Amino acid sequence: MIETLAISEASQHFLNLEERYGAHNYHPLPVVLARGKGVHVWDVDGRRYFDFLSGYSAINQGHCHPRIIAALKEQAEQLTLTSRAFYNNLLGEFEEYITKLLGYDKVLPMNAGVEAVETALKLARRWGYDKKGIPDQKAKIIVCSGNFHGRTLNVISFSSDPDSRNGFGPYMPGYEIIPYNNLDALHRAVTDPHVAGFLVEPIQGEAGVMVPDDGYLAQAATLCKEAGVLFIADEIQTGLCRTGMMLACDHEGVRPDILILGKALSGGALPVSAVLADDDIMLCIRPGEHGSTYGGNPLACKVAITALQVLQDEMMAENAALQGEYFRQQLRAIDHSHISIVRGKGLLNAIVIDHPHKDAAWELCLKLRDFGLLAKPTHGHIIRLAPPLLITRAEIDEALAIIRTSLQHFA
Ligand code: IF1
Repeated sequence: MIETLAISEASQHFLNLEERYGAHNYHPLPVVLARGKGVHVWDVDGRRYFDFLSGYSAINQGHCHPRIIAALKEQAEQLTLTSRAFYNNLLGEFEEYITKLLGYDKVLPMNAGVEAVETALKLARRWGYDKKGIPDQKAKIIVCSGNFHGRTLNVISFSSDPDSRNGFGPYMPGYEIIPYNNLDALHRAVTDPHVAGFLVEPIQGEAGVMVPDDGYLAQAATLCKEAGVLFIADEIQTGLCRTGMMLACDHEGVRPDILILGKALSGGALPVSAVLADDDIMLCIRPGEHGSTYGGNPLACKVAITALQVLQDEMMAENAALQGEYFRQQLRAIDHSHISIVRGKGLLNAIVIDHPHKDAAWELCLKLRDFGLLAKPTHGHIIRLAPPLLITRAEIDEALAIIRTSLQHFA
């Protein structure tokens, strides 16, 4: 066991409140945050940390980015929500901005990422019936083992993760799980004429930053095109500059038929998600057939336009590529017996801990916390390292020094 700092009285107060009054659906690292700015967060005792989780990649632009917060504050005093029963002066502007930026005919705005995933699945099924001629109730969607697309009952119906899925049945039919990064399996699956779509993460985040072979996405997209199956990319975590290009699909020149975004679409200010597609798909859903109370609200639209502008103006994709390459190179140069793999793309990276002690990765994260860097294990032994995309080389070096020091305490 590694010795770690005791929890302060001020922090313990907040841990107790959450223990007593909050659902126990998470097991957070014991640190209580009170402020964030850029790549840093501060706890209730004023201790500063590098944030290497970035709100699960929702905070690509950095905590409380001044332009995003200014847009939020300004719009919050004008008009926050109209519902879609009426038009407003920001939704159309957002729709024009994001569709021209990403090259699609139309966008359907939602809030949480999983709502956008559900929307994409409804669109694919409806397209399957209306355009591909799949018999009613027979549409199938192909997904990959190791997937994470959210926590609704429909989405966990096709999860291969027992923690996400077990104990919540009965499950939604119409899904087939194939191995990730396996083109033969995909080729076999899409020959079924009832298949409407293939839903895939360009890099599997929750599975532990699983990067597929070069060419996988491009060849998968070709197989889908040849089979008349929609290629649906969940870029909620990999999109918006995280992997070193605007979209992870851009690395292989793949243009998804349906593109799903979330998280950093608001830079961490409020939940904003979106589905983009061309007219032949998007117009399959007609008025009254889908929606949400907050979807496309003016506050979200103002913030999302600003969040997208910041990513481009501050060249965050380029920085993610540059700093990420250096970061992986330096991590690989750390010769530590318990780090077995370093993998990732851009600033979405992970180290795989190989240690007999099942809580080793957790304990290493506690040590990282003590030395000023916040990260958290996924699936027990994998530590995702994903800082905000504005991180500088000097800050990467500071973070590497913390990682090296923490590892020295890690027998
Ligand atoms: C949790 C991590 C998990 C996502 C992808 C859709 C969604 C997510 C590729 C749903 C959400 C979050 C959810 C959060 C932990 C985090 C996460 F990989 F990012 F770390 F779980 F896999 N598609 N990911 O990553 O978006 O509805 O949450 O806005 O649920 O524990 P959401």
